[in-house]
Amino acid sequence: MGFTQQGPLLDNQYLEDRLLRSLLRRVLPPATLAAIEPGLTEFGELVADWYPAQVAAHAEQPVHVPFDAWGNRVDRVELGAFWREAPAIAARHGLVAAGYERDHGPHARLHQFALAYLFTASSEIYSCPLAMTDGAARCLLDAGNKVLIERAVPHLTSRDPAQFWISGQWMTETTGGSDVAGTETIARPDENGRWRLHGRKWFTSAVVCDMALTLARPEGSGPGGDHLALFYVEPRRPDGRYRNLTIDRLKPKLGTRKLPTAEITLDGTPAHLVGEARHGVRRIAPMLNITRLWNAVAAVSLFRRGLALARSYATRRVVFGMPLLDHGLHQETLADLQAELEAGFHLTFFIAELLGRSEHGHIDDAHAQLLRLMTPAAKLMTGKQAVAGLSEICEAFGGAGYIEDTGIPTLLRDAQVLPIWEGTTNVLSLDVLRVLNQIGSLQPWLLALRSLGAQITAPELDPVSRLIRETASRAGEWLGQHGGAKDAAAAGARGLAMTLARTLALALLARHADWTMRAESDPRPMAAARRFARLGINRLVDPAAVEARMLATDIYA
Ligand code: MFK
Repeated sequence: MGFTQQGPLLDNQYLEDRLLRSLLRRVLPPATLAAIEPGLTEFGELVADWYPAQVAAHAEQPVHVPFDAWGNRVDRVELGAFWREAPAIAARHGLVAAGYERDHGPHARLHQFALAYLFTASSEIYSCPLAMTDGAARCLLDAGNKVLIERAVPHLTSRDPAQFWISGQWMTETTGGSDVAGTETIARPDENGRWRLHGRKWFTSAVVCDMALTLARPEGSGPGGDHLALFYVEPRRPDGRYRNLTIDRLKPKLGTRKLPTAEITLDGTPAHLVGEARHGVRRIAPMLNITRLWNAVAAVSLFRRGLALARSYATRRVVFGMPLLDHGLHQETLADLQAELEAGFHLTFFIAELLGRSEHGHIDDAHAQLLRLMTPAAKLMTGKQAVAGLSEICEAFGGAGYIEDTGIPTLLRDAQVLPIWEGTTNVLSLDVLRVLNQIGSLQPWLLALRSLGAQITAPELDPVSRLIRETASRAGEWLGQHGGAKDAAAAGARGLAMTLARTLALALLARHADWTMRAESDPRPMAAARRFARLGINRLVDPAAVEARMLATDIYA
């Protein structure tokens, strides 16, 4: 037998995570950190232990069993081994609950998303139903429907596996995933006055759930999104059979293959109105903001996992006479990825921090606006980073990165959904524009940059600070020039949103770098900040309608 290559190794995923650990040391009061660190350490060990079995089971997929042996419609979904265990794991470790517990006050969300970040890359994307569960709890609480809050929220936020519920979020129909206003599902009251839903939902990522939030048009209501209403559904009877709902098929997807995404038909499914019989999009929006943050957390989680594996591999792989990691060119490649990851990480966890502060009433108006503005921006930036980063990471393994049973292709395939679901990059860019129009200026973003700038004092970071100031001023000019012209602003929205995200991410990373230099004598975040600045933060484009139309259509007339 000739040479065989050693594969990459994973150690405790909390203990080896410099970014997460130093962020928590900076942000959390020492007593809070001391209280949560043993749990994070234990969880970091568990997620590393699960991963090899998940890679070994890479080809496993859920199976839809429509009928039993006697021809009865059963619509059973047979899940893989980890997915069967996952609800109990999620409950026990408080993956949703931790965000709602009061012990750590406004830091509850940081604690929860630290767990979610450790979990996602070893979860076979079970973080998707958890994101929706979290979003449903937030949405019900915000809607203030006492009956539904009492019925569902204690389950959604339970740490007891016997009590824990999973929620779906059924929005997408064949008419569109982005343009939800075209929803065709009709809600009709039955003879007892109970709402029943009739329609087809096209991307139901949690069909194996205890409840779901969904949109439907009360019969007789007008067209458009404002005439949709938000409904609460408990789709299954206690014996597990569906209530007037059939699973048409599970989708064959590029990635997230352990996740049983279904096409379903609602044929009189009983439902409850969450609020009034309209304003459904407005009502479900709190759920979207939560799942978008989970999405950003998932992006940095998968990206970090890929990088941890690539780094480990590069120490074990010898090429041209020395370990891959000792080659300057490979170091350049990994260093760029690390810089991107650190920026995305700090932006994501800043949003988690703001969310926790907002839910505990520790937030001023400017930061509340910043939270709303930067949630879609963080999602869109990190989703793109994860795809580009994991594509590069496949390459860092050479041919092995293209082979399924290394587990590396799964990371890339799973990451590819992150810029798509929960709002594509373009839809989220328009959401950023929507918020800017509501606020009327870049003020909350500028204030945040100013406040972070005041904390960046190390002279080595002067070029970084200068770049942030210059880019902030360019973004202001861009908005002044194009903001008033609806079409131009929309055409340039992606560039604007990406610029807002990358600039704030750099400022957050630089602020952290300043702290780690002073408090921990650790120069690595500073190196990451300087490198991220060199990779560029200004993504503004001059919308050139005529040229774009000509190239997009490829018609010259
Ligand atoms: C681990 C990863 C975790 C991820 C799990 C994901 C699994 C789930 C899979 C899915 O379900 S994917 C489907 C997700 N679908 C989307 O994300 C929808 C994408 N489309 C949009 O985001 C559109 O912007 C949206 C449908 C929300 C709005 O389009 P419209 O119909 O043009 O609505 P409009 O009139 O602009 O807004 C209606 C109201 O909602 C307005 O408020 P008012 O009624 O008071 O004027 C908006 O301000 C408000 N709104 C919209 N987005 C909001 C929001 N409010 C707060 N936050 C937001 N994000």
